[in-house]
Amino acid sequence: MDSHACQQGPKRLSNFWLALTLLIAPLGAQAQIQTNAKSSSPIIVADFSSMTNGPLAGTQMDAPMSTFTVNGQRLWIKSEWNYQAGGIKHSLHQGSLDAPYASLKWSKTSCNRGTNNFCVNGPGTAFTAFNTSDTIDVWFVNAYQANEQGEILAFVHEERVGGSGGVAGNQEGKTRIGLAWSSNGGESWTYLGRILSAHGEPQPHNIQGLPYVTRDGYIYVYFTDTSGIAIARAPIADVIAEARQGNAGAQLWKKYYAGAFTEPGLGGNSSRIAPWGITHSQATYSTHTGKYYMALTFMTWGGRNTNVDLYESHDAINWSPSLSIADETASNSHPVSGYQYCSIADAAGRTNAISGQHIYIYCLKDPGVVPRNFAIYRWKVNLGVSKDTFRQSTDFSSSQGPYWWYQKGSDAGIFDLNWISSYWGSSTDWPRIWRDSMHPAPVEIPVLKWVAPKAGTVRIEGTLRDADITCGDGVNASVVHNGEQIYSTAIDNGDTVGKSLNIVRHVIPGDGIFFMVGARANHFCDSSRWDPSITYE
Ligand SMILES: [Ca+2]
Ligand SMILES: [Ca+2]
Repeated sequence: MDSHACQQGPKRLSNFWLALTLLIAPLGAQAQIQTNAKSSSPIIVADFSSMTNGPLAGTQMDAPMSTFTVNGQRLWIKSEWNYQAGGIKHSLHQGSLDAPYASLKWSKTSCNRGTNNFCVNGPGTAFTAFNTSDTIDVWFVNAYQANEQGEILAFVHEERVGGSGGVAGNQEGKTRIGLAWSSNGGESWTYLGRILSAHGEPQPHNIQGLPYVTRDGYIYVYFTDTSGIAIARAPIADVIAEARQGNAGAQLWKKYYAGAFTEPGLGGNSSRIAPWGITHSQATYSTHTGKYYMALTFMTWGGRNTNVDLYESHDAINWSPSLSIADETASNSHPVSGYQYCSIADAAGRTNAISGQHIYIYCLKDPGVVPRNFAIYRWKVNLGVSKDTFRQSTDFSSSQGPYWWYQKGSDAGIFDLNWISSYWGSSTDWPRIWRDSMHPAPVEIPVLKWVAPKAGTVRIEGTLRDADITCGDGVNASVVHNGEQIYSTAIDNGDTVGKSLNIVRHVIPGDGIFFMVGARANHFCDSSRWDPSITYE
């Protein structure tokens, strides 16, 4: 966003927040509330330090996380690119839905190396048995648990040649989807073989993958074929029976083509389906809505926006847009960054791509950026009718109230901003409040106010980030509930990962929650992404 050449000295912010806090008084509001499905604002559930701790130093998550449970413990299998030493590592963590990186159980390379750098059997690696002779590397991309006692079927993305194996100068090469099997709760894995490849096996082609859902005894998977995003399916019970025998059962998998599942999974033809985006993601079926949901992403390649889009389907075949989870301009991000590797989990803890009314969507924010700073963002999505989720960007309006108020504050008091074509601003030009961001002035700061329509317990979420990343000295931010400061933070210039707010408060009708961004020493280049949400629990 714009910088502004105004000459004002630094503000004594600590006193300023206090003074402003005391000025804030709640307003009453009683009006209609929203009835659409909604997403919360994102929070960070794994930060850079936790994701690169210990043996994960020098790595970056390189595929969606996959979660399953064994004897009541929630586990997460992940694949990381070792950008310091080269190659792919894998890690198994135990952790809750709120903290997937809580406890590292192991971190291992894929396999031992034979002729031409191809994988051969372990021991000491993630895959202790390999059934193919020409695989360079694999990535865990999804998991289906056969039971709670530790029989896990994993879908793996496979690349036969490529820089992924530490071999310079190659693209993705021939990529396929394979299966892996663990009978000991994910401690070790047997690579069973391939089940899917693109039509005609072109090279290079990235098959990506692999969201799955279950329907009528089949497991449906989605991947990127030469035609676009395509579907294949196989009977679950037969797949598990083959896996227990050490077989991939490739013959069980049929691609959807011209209205029927008739084409072979390996190299067969396919019909593209409507959604568009990166299929390094996951999907789920909601028992609450009776619909299937799939997340797809895009990065800031070529200067386009970075997106996380949720699609929905009644039959797991025909899909349509459901909800925009994130849509952010490239100028707010570093080049070749944004969102990728999205996982979906039921907020109540169910596994195997089955969900209720609420799901969590986890995505890696800012892969591929040097200097590296990334984190896992998580959104909570209410798939059903929601009267209880408020989010600044979704609710943004050219009218003041009744829930969101767009104001400015200083020692002189708090006043409404004016609507100026596409944002809220002031006769003194700054401060401003846009749909998903704010910009302070040296003295006046933007005050985004939410007024509670009813009593209840609310969760306040959001992540403050720099939106003008090439200049400035960063910003401070504060959240106040009525007269009490409940959160404060600061971010440096260029921090596109930011700091998260995740606070639970009790409110009564008319309570005010105030979100404010201050300039630090100066307000140059201080446009800041902040899109807080408030959800009744
Ligand atoms: Ca900045
Ligand atoms: Ca500043």
